[in-house]
Amino acid sequence: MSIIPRPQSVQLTGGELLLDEPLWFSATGSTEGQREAIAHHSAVMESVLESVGITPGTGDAARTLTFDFDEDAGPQGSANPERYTLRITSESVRILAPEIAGLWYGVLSLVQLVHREPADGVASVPCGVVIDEPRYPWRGLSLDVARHFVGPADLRRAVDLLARYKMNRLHLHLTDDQGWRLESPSRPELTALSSGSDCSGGPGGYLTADEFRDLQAYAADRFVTLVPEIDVPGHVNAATHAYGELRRDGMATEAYTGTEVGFSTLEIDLPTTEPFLRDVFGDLAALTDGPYLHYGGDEPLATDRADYLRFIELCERIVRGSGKTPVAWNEAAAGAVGAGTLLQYWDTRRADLVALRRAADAGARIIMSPGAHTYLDMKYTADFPLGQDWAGLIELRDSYEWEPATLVEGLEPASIEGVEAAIWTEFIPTYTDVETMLLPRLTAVAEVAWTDPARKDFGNYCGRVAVEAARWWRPEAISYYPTPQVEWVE
Ligand code: TNX
Repeated sequence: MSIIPRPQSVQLTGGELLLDEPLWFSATGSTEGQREAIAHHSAVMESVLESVGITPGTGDAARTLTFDFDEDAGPQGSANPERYTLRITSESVRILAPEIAGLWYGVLSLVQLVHREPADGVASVPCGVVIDEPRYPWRGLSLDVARHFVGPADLRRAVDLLARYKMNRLHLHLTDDQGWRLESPSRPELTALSSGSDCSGGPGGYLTADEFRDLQAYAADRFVTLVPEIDVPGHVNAATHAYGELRRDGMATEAYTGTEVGFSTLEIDLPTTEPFLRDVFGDLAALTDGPYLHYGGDEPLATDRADYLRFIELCERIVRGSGKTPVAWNEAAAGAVGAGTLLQYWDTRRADLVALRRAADAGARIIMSPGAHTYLDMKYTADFPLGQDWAGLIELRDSYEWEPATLVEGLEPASIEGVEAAIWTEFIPTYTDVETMLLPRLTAVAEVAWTDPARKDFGNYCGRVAVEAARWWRPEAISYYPTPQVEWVE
């Protein structure tokens, strides 16, 4: 059975379920909440099933598809809220899970099992049992829409891609020196003045508040939570271009279309600074349904050290005050981050590991985004036309073979919340290029985040990637890099 990420247990029982007619669909919930969850999510689940030729009908039919809420689903004794069991016989499919998310993951596994005979085109699914649960609750992708903007249609494609590999966080890097990409209703100048260009001298763009809300709902229907980031106190030229009052000299900065980092900063002592942060994070909190707001905090090269620490304290206060859980890049560990703040480890060369461990011991949760393995803007090969290479070249094997729990020596494995890939777009101008950089490596990171390390095996994984890649051609072609590490099938 070829499923990515690899499930905890897969057992083939022989035979197959033919998909030559609709399955009689039923889903039951014993509580009000379960019935609401089914009512809300079944349309998306059915459309995902239909996209591979599984038609759930309601009438009398020889074969059935059943969703059941069941505490006993998943690995024996597990309390993982995302666990599920998928049972396929020649007459029926049953998906069992304690919560709606597990039913969704069962559907996704089923979808990947559909096999289409090239000769007669009749689809089928092998009979068997999948018992599964994720290793980590946080399985994400960070996408930089500030350096090069991509619009709602491409962002929905990104959500679909994440969801397919059971990933559940889309972190949007919405602001940087080159542009402010989300309407902030109380500060309309930000997008009016600072969204009209990008790193290639292109037209830029931004998401309106309504577009953000629509994307958020689309993502939530697919069990993906948006994690929006406004990056401060560095990476703020788009803000200082819109508001000269954020600068000591009162002069708005020029729009920036280059690829340097670390030259811009907010000023903690200016009376305009805290109101600005309150407005933009207040607006962001009001727009965001999910529990997380990311305040950046990376590469504060132009910020005085003592001021930087005051910024961390202020951002923590503002984000928590808005009712959200703060997320920040690993540099913020030097400051007074509270218990429960999520710190995103990325800078494998220069990170202050003492500060990171101390923060984790004090209750911070760690998201592993090590540059050398998960920065999918790194080139595959030295002469690859897209991306950059400061964290090294990342071939497929490099994004697969690493272990989150032992990567940072002395970091308590229990403090790790999960894994997140990142793609920065300075040298990745279009969404097609983004896909080329994501695939196949994103599927490797998804397997690191989901699969028990004892079940990981690069050769086995490559075989599944080859099967999966055949589906990247339809219904709409998805771009990928045909790495020589995989034996692709025709
Ligand atoms: C470092 S990763 C950055 C980004 C760049 C990226 C390019 C991080 C938190 N900051 O500003 O886009 O490198 O790979």
